[in-house]
Amino acid sequence: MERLSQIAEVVVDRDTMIEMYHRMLLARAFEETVFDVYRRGWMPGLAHLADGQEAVPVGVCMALRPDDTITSTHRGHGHIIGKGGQVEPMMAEVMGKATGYCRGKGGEMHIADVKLGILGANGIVGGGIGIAAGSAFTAKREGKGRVSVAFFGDGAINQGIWYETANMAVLWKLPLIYVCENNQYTEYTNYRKLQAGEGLVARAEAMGMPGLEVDGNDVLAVYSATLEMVERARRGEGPSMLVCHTFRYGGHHVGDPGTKYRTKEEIEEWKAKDPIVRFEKVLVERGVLSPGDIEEMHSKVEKRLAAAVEAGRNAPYPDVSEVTEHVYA
Ligand SMILES: Cc1ncc(C[n+]2csc(CCOP(=O)(O)OP(=O)(O)O)c2C)c(N)n1
Ligand SMILES: [Mg+2]
Repeated sequence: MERLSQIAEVVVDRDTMIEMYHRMLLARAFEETVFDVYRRGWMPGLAHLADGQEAVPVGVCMALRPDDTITSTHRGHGHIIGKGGQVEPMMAEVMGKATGYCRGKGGEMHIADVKLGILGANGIVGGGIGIAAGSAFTAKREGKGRVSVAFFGDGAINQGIWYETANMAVLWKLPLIYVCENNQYTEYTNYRKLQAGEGLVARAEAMGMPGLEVDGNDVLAVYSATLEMVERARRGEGPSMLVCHTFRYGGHHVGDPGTKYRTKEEIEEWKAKDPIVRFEKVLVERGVLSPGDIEEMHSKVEKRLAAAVEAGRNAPYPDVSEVTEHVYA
């Protein structure tokens, strides 16, 4: 079995590092703001937040071209921001407003922007994997070197669709990168109780594709590993799988405190490995940003999110006359 080299960190230019950091800050602030919006009763339904996991979507998406595609999950806000989505129409969508990405008809779990290559978040666990495989098939037929990324969780890998697509993707050498966000839990159960076998890299290899595990709280490690997989896919060498170990700080959704099935110590242990704080240290050490620059960026992002909430609150709901438009049923 071909093995991918263990992550040699690539040299990343200053502007790319700053953009990575900016997107991670936006992703964190978006989740914190949505939690607040939920508690105030300004949005319908629930939200699945991913604060703590920001290095994965940002590290992966920053290694992509604008015309590459991604599919997301029920915990997908970071994927959208990572791929260049804007927080204003995202927030409006969360609130069900007509100015949202899907005119308020998708809600927080179904945000899409095909122009940015974001083929949709998905409430069906594993649902995005099939769509990503289809997109990879299209990309291969087009022959322009585009790749497709499927984000999914540690729970979703146990769904049949992963095996069905992996089989085809390997046989047809599809430019597909499987990105497993192992946030340690599938709803309220630790992934170790749900996964048979010797781990996910072994599963990928059993299907005939290379796999690699990385520290999912290290954005540069995620970025470097993704670049290697993307280049391989663009060369026509087929799919691969990246397994990123990370952690969600909150519960499964906003209604779950996340403390009944996880210990305080476990949560604190992961918070000590916070992906944003760690990246800030790197940025300061390498002279990319000063502590003052960091403070300024935090404050700009906070102001932008506050304005997005205000705009969302003031935006209209979609008119009842368009209830049958933009929907399948
Ligand atoms: C097909 C399907 N089965 C079950 C559910 C209910 N459900 C929603 S999220 C979830 C757990 C998913 O865990 P994981 O893939 O690890 O993603 P995470 O929530 O940790 O991001 C389940 C079982 C669903 N939405 N879709
Ligand atoms: Mg999980």
